[in-house]
Amino acid sequence: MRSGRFVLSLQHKDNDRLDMNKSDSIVIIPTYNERENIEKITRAVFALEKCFHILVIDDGSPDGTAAIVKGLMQDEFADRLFLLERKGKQGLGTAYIAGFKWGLAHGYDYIFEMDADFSHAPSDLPRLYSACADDGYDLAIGSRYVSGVNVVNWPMGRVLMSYFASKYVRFVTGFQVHDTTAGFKCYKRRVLETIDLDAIRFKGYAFQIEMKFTAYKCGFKIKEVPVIFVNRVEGVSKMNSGIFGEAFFGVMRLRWDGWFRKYPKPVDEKTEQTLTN
Ligand SMILES: Nc1nc2c(ncn2[C@@H]2O[C@H](COP(=O)(O)OP(=O)(O)O)[C@@H](O)[C@H]2O)c(=O)[nH]1
Ligand SMILES: [Mg+2]
Repeated sequence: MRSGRFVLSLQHKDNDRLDMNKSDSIVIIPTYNERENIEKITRAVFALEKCFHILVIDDGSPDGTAAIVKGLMQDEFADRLFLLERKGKQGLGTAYIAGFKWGLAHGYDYIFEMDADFSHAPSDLPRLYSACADDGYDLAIGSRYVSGVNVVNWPMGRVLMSYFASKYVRFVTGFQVHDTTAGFKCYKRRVLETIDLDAIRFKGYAFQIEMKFTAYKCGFKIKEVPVIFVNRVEGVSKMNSGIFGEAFFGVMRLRWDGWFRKYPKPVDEKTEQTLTN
């Protein structure tokens, strides 16, 4: 009888702990060779007052990034850190699509995109969350260019390219978002339920533009939340000229789509699920 009560109270404690680590939010972090950053960024997210879950999408990083994640899952964060491993580097866009589908299937209401390299400050996650959860926006964008240019330590060439890329996108598409290539975002689940994820074409920066443009064409409410973007201190950038070329021509393709494609209307917010895991 006594030992029965003991087991019961232990189970109770365990459930409390699991409850404490429940979340309506999943932060998707794509990684390719982020050994120096992945543990620190994971800890920084889990140190926030609000509980966020993390899904790492690793493309078979030769530097062993996935093994570090597995170690953290085993040791400390089994109930809030998750890992999707893919074979070989397949690009940011398809990594996020895989992550979006995983996030929807697991019942999360708010699905975030964030880089592993601290260019996106984990401490900005609550502001992106609040824009969607409290202020009623469907998509919140961590934006560098709401007023001026909030980029620290990027080589001038990259700052100019990124800034004018956003101007170029606005000019070609008529889409009034300042930071169109930003990859720091919070989506309400209904945005990702509405957009046909299998019809998203692009993989690099163009992917980021395409997701925002499609959300806008579907009629979702978008908020730019000002953030400061800091160049990575550790590891190396995976940006290359192919990604740039895709974005340059991809934007014209999006303009074309914008004229001729039929975009789905937002799904009813009432279909939103409340988190179960
Ligand atoms: N899974 C996956 N992650 C990627 C790939 N390319 C880049 N990343 C990750 O995407 C994020 C942004 O990439 P980064 O190289 O920092 O791009 P930059 O900030 O534009 O220089 C980082 O967390 C990278 O590790 C890829 O092909 N697959
Ligand atoms: Mg980066």
